[in-house]
Amino acid sequence: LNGDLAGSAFRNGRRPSLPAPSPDCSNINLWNILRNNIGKDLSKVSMPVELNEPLNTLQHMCEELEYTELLDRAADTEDPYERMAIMAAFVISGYSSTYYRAGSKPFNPLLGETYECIREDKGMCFIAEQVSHHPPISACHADSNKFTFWQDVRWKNKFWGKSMEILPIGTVNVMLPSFGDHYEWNKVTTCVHNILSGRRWIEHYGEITIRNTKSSACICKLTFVKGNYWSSNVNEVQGIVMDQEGKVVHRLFGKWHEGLYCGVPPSAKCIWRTGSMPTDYELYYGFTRFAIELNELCPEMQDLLPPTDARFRPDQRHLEEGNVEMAASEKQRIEDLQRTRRKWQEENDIKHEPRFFKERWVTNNTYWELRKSPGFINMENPNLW
Ligand code: PIF
Repeated sequence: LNGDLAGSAFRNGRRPSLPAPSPDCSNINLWNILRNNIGKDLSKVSMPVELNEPLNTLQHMCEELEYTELLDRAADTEDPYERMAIMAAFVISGYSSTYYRAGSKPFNPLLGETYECIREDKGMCFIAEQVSHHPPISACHADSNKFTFWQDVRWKNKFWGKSMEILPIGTVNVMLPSFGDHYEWNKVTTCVHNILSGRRWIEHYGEITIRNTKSSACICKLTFVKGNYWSSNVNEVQGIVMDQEGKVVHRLFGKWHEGLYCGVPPSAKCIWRTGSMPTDYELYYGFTRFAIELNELCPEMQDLLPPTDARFRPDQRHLEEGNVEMAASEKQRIEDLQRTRRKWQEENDIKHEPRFFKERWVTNNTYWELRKSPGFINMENPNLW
């Protein structure tokens, strides 16, 4: 792993809290915005910065890696059925941080914006890049000694009046070199309820199939149960691990915001449980500790990161610091710069090429090499803001 990368092990502590609480956005009339854009693709509408949280969709993909210890465990588990059950827990854990997050949306990264995250404690290096603007597509890749993780994320929005559905397109991948496994799965639909009034809340529903493309020994099916008003099955997930003949080897059940169990109650075994939330999380965008740490910019890293890294994006930083007016004017300025770049490219018949990903959004393996030598500070970089 990139353990020798400068800047990967310079501290013993990460920040325990955000610099400022989320601003009051009760003055934002979402209905006015949505009403004026009925039938329009909402990803083409510029939203007020007050709707945002100080993280972008690239950092959101990194959040799905909060529980990589599950991948480490899977990589050390001989039994393929048990390994699949742990993979299922990892897949579900990727949704857990969304529980307290219905209040805001992530920043939409600029085309070419990047994000890196080195977690020496997890033995993991993550990079992501916004590879398309319309439609918004984010690609990411994470390396560790025990696993490789990659995915690209693209959304379709459906606005239903009271709620909004986010339909993800794309495949998530994990490779475990210790067993030569390559797991693939899809994502479920996310629904934000009470988009216009009342308390907003998030639900995930649909089916996920986890396959190991390198072995047909087993398959896992997960159902994120759609709740209804009368039932207590909010956030419930049920699943089965099946062998080649379709025989059920393991039964899984739990809640995506709490944890996952394997077996039948009362003798079921807990595979995974969510961590505790930080103090006053309600005031701070509902962020977990892991989320709080994602946008931290420490001086040691300033010269190592490419200037396209989300940590340098000024509107997001202003919002994080509670400076909403500056955030709003910077968001507009930066979006205009992007429009100018796009127009110039169109006029000159230039097609945008991602910098760190190639066709169908897999890594081109250049990021960490360039970071080491010559170093981004010694290179020409896109000027996004
Ligand atoms: C701007 O993005 P916003 C628009 O894309 C705008 O069209 C573009 O101008 P251009 C600007 O450059 C962009 O900055 C709009 C849209 C973006 C996402 C994907 O940030 C994440 O202003 C969605 O936002 C996840 O947002 C939602 O898409 C999770 O960021 C809840 O469609 C949406 C989201 C709908 C918001 C609902 C509010 C829920 C709280 O001229 O280049 O086209």
